[in-house]
Amino acid sequence: MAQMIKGFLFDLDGVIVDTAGYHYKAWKKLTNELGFDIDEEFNENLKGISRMDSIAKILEYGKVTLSESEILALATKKNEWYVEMIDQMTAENILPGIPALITQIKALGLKMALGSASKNAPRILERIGLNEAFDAVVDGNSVSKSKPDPEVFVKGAEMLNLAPTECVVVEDAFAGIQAAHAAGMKAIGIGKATDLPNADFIMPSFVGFDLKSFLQEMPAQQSIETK
Ligand code: B16
Ligand code: MG
Repeated sequence: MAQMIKGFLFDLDGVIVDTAGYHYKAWKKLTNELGFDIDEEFNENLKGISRMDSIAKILEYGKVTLSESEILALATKKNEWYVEMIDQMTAENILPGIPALITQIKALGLKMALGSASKNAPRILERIGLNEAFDAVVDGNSVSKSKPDPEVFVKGAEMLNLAPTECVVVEDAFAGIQAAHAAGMKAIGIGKATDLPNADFIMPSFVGFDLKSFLQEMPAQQSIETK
């Protein structure tokens, strides 16, 4: 039976807005204070995973051992720097192609949910004026397991009242695409094929993206109908 795609599940950082760059800046500043450094290649491992999982990876990389309360204090400090950056954001920071994609999703009568690991997601949506745009929001405040666990996308599909096979995930992180697959969903990777070899579809951005054609051209085993 033909499977209809009825909903999009969007990651936030690196897909809707480029806060991935802000996370990197703040983590880099923290590691420099601790006496070591991270580069963009290492930073790929941090994309999509929770704040506490990120700091655990960073400290392991820098071979730094600290108590739980010291780790929490460092994560809080990083978050304060990060929040300073996101508080400067406006609708201008929405990544190119995203507003047009949202318009197309709504015009085709599809649903959309946010599936982000970030506890700051509501604050970011408010800043960029997209707090009313999503039919459902699942973020770091409502999930207990970090990507690559599928929880965030499973919950998103449930909140949209859709089956996993009726959803497409949009992600910029390897761990996020793993999460989509574990949830039984196809994933569009935004970025480079070398960073996201596990993506079902890959594109640098949504600039010029035609949703109707994309849905029609998806593989035959998942043939799509739009309203
Ligand atoms: P916060 P996403 C993720 O958001 C980021 O990619 C990841 O780098 C970050 O550590 C995580 O959110 C937690 O963010 O510190 O704001 O709670 O890509 O899943 O939208
Ligand atoms: Mg992301």
